Amino acid sequence: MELRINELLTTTGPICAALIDSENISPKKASKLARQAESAGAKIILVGGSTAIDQIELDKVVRAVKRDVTSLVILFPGNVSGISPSADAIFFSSLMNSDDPYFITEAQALGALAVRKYQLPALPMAYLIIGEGGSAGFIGRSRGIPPDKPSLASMYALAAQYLGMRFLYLEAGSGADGAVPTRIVEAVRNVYEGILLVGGGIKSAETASKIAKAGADILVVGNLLEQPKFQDTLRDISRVISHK
Ligand code: 1GP
Repeated sequence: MELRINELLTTTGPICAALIDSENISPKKASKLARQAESAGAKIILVGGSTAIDQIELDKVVRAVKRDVTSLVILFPGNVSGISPSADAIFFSSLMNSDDPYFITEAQALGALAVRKYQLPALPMAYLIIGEGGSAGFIGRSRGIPPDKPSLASMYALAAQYLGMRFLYLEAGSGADGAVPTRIVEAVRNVYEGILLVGGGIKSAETASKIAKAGADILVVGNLLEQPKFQDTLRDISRVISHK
């Protein structure tokens, strides 16, 4: 699984992942969106969301998406309810800058046996909220890293590296007005050697290009998929971030 992601990154450079919030979408609509995103250049489909609590619906969405795309379908859980046996893998994440141990290790402990039972490849991920973080910041009781303090972000990133987390997600929050500042992405890239994901507020090729140049490997878009002609923008994003 990680090999496939690494191969993709080596061949094309930074890639785009499309995030589908399983809570607010029918399986049929989700699979259509995933197909459209894939044909516009998304290489990974993420399914999850910080308020996704309906595990039955989640599984239906994952199965529908899996049927219709060849991209990797990876779970992006916000809680123990974010686990489905039908996905290719799960981002097994710890919200490192939460004030609540539940989101750092407890939900992970509660969910671990299900991940093993379903034989889901678990991709260890440090999840860091930058700024307020929208719903993820609120639900996850995060103490957001101030967007003007890159040094704080790099401290956490280095800690993630030393803890063996092979993925790191810098999250500005879904629907954020501004994406994660490039200074933060650069500071993290300087110290972190694993796969770096950046998401929240990415709506244009211009922003995406800056974030990719700053060192992101995977750019996550969610809200963009709700816009009428999102495929054009997504195609532009995929083109400008790729080294190919
Ligand atoms: C949310 O970072 C993702 O977890 C995506 O954010 O919806 O703003 O693209 P957007």
